Amino acid sequence: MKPDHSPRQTRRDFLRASSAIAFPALLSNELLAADDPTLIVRQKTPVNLEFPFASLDSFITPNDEFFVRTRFPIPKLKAEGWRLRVEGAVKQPLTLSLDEIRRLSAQTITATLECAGNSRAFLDRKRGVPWQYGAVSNATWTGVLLSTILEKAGLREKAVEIVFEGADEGEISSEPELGKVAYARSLPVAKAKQANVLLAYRMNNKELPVSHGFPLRAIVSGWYGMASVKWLKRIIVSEQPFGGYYQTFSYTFFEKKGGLVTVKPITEQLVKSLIARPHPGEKLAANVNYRIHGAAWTGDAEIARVEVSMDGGKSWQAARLTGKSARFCWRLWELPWRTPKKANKLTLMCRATDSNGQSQPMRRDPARRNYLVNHVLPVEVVIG
Ligand SMILES: Nc1nc2c(c(=O)[nH]1)N[C@H]1C(S)=C(S)[C@@H](COP(=O)(O)O)O[C@H]1N2
Ligand SMILES: [Mo]
Repeated sequence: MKPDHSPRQTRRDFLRASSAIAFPALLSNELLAADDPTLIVRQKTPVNLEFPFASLDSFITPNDEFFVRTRFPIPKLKAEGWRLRVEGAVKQPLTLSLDEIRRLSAQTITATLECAGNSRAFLDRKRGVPWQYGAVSNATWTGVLLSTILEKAGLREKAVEIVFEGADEGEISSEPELGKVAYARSLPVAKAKQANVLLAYRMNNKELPVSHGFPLRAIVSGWYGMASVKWLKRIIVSEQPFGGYYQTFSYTFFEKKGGLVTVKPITEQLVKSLIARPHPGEKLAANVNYRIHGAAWTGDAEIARVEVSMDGGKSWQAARLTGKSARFCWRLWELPWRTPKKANKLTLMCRATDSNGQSQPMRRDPARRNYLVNHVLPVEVVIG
């Protein structure tokens, strides 16, 4: 087994280096496509790029393979002249330069971000960016804890939520009369104070890339990606729950309770696992050794087990959890397997359970709209 944080595989380096030259005959085209680490374009404008999940081979996703999710044109901010404003229900409003933020005590956390719409391409309902497997990635983030900034500003007693506002803005296509709207999301004060909410200026030990929020972004560990606001411009401490478009309209689901239906903002990540290889439609040789592998993640808990089914969900086998185990991070897993002797079609599935006893559902709950896709997904493969 390859240890975590090892240098990129030779094969991957080779793929990169050789992209301009003819591929040697020993590599089949299909294998090349599956291992290709280039981001998959799901939408050009605004840009939405998917991590090629079939190429998963390391705990940390390199910066240029980390999925990119945007709604508006990417703001090109210059470190010089950029300021973070902290205002609202605070004792001392702040205006901080990047240098001032970098001088505060730095923290590094590793966290998996998953877009709340990941895997929605497999739903009947076709709406939103058609993400398949790879609107999920894992990186190490360095910055200052949000709690450090909030302590500096001093929260007033009535503060209930912290709103992050991004520098990106644009029209919402269904509401053209509204004019420009900035991307903004909020956190309750209790989550904002936790040591897993960071304002990051570095990603995997490099300067935060423009597409991932340069110069400063939030990282809200354990929550779906929409909470981790990029290109931060303003932090507003609010005495009311925030009613923003991306808080109470987009990124919401329905909850049915006591005969009523209410709209709820999406927050914590739900337990999920995906198979990297074989990928859907992959052709496998009969009667050979094959390593089924993938990743599993959840919110504020640990992955307890991953099971794999080769018969469409009738029976399940435990997979081996490999590599690093860290809170708020995906866990890699694998299952060595002997492919069947006879040519056949097979339906593989994987299912994760976390340390809170939460497991992936077999069926889709339509109240989740086109978000929170964590039900067990079938992967059909062809043998022989
Ligand atoms: N300012 C801003 N922040 C944003 C978004 C955005 O469109 N604008 N998209 C959010 C969503 S929906 C996700 S899933 C994550 C993705 O982060 P990434 O592009 O670094 O992968 O960013 C979040 N932060
Ligand atoms: Mo997202």
